[in-house]
Amino acid sequence: MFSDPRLRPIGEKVAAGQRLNFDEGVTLYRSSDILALGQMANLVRERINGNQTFYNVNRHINPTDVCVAQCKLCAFGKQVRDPDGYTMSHEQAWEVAGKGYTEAVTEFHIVGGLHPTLTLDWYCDLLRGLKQRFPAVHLKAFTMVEIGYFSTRTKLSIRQVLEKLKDAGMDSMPGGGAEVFSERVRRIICDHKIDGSQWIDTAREAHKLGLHSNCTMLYGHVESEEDRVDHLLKLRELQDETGGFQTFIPLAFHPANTPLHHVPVTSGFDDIKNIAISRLMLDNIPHIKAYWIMMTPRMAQIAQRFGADDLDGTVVEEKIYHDAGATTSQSLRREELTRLIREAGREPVERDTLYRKVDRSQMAASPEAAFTILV
Ligand code: V47
Repeated sequence: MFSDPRLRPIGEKVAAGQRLNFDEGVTLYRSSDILALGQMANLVRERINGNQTFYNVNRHINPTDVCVAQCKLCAFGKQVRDPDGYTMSHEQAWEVAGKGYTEAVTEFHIVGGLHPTLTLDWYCDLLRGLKQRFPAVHLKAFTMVEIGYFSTRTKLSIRQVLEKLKDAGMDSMPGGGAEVFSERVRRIICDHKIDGSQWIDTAREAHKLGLHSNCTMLYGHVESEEDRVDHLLKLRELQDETGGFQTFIPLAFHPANTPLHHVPVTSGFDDIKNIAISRLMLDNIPHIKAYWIMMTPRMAQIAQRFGADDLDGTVVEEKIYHDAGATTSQSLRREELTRLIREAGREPVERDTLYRKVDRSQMAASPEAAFTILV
């Protein structure tokens, strides 16, 4: 089964359910035996999630693209005085939220730039207004980076900021902003952002408050294979401590329209390897997401046989990847997502943000009862 003999002892550990170490992670990245990687990752994937592939019906809302950070990795953030920048009013954000509601959205995914003048109260009011208008919709809001910035601006502790946002309706947090924790890499791609240990500390505080979050790794820029493994192990360590991560999402760097536009785009091979290796290294994180916007629906479909058990959602309107040259559509309907899953021989399961099954059986009879969460 293994054409790369270095993978044999790793395969034995995986079969025995043993944890892989740093050197083994690097060996996995150095191997081009993609079928062996996939076979091992698929074993773990099916052990944890059986034949199910999850998806959700969600909508992204990016209230502002104005950002003081100006990270080299990003094509989304605009300088304060950039005439192309935008900041929604509360009313505009609530209206945007309502535009996705026809598909009975269960989640709003809310992230934005680090805006220099919007106050924490403004964000709390944004969430309160959403909860008031869409009480059944889960608010997955703000990256650890945004929380760090709110804390700096308000001089409140991370915990106090999280408590205020939770009180205003924040239900959980997305996984963005982690990039790669290596200091060397962060100095190049995102030198004004919180550092790796601050990202981890913020996630720890959120988990301690009972907020679940996701986690990510941005790969395919200036990081080494060692940097990738180090990043995965830091996430695994925090997960051992808190159990608060639900999903890991490997994010391929899209260089177009960024100051790093000379960096080549990632290959399909590397995208699939990152899915498989993250499934193998992160033995304590229940889900691995093949984010179709980033991978393309074609590759996300294949990823379901290489370790991934989640395709993310309908999304409706996406800016961060499309500003950076993504050529995928901005939206997939529920039927398209389920077809991608069925064709891969998997069982589609609509989930809410917390991976509880969503029951749509009453939807046709009574549109106002669009979904029920099965606990
Ligand atoms: O934090 C920014 C990355 C992230 C680029 O938690 C870029 O369910 C590639 O985190 N090329 C935002 N990547 C997206 C994100 C996410 C997406 C879907 C689901 C979830 C979840 C989280 O995108 C940023 C950054 O790491 N990013 N610019 C770029 N040019």
